[in-house]
Amino acid sequence: MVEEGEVYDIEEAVTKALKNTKPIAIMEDLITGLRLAGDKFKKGEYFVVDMMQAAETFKEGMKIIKPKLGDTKKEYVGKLVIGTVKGDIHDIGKNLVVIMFEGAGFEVIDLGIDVHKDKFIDSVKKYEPDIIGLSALLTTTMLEMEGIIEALKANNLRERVKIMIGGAPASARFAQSIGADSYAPNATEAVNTALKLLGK
Ligand code: B1M
Repeated sequence: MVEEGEVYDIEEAVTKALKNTKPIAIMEDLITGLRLAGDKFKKGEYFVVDMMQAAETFKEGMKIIKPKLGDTKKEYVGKLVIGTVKGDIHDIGKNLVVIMFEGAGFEVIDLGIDVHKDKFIDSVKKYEPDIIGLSALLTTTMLEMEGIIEALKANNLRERVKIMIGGAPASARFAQSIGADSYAPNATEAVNTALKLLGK
């Protein structure tokens, strides 16, 4: 349904599915739908408007699932500042990361999309997070991540925070090459990695 962008029918379909399927499994299905839409875009079978429709359908589906995922809330474990880097407006994956961190007991400050490096710098001073999370979905915008790390160093803030990166074009190798502390391929792994980074 996400792949086809059936935004008007998704609420009913998800509500029905919740009767006998775990929310996390439905979420995985919605993610698969988005990936399939992306594949079609890559092959030239979909236009941007089709991807937008798929993204909208995903978001509508997640609105119903999100409260069900929140049932597992735990004790406070740390503070995360997260954002999608400058030039990039993809936020679906980042929002999933936020949901999982909140569910694991993190306080999350979400800076949103298209976040300039100065905003990340200011957020370290203002919120004193344990971790900064950087998300990017484009091969072009992932290069912003290095600039953010350099800016943290220039402001003598690098040692104050751990840096985690993610998003489809990123990798562990890329994380290492730019001096990030870690990379996670998905939202669940991101939480596990964060806990390890904090020694928990
Ligand atoms: Co965009 N787009 N898009 N798009 N889009 C991709 C990324 C693309 C791969 C599609 C394709 O060609 N197959 C391609 C990038 C190519 C490249 O750079 N190599 C692309 C393109 C080209 C573009 C535009 C340039 C298209 C255009 O205008 N010509 C444009 C760019 C806009 C911009 O950012 N400046 C654009 C626009 C859009 C929409 C607005 C239509 C929409 C975004 C809506 C939104 O996010 N609000 C959109 C969408 C939906 C996609 C695809 C189809 C789906 C992305 C997604 O949400 N995936 C995508 C194709 C694809 O990824 N296969 C595509 C599902 C999501 C759950 O996965 O985001 O990977 P993901 O997040 C995962 C992990 O990566 C990880 O955990 C998440 C959950 O498990 N993760 C982290 C993410 N952040 C993390 C941070 C962490 C840790 C883990 O720590 C901090």
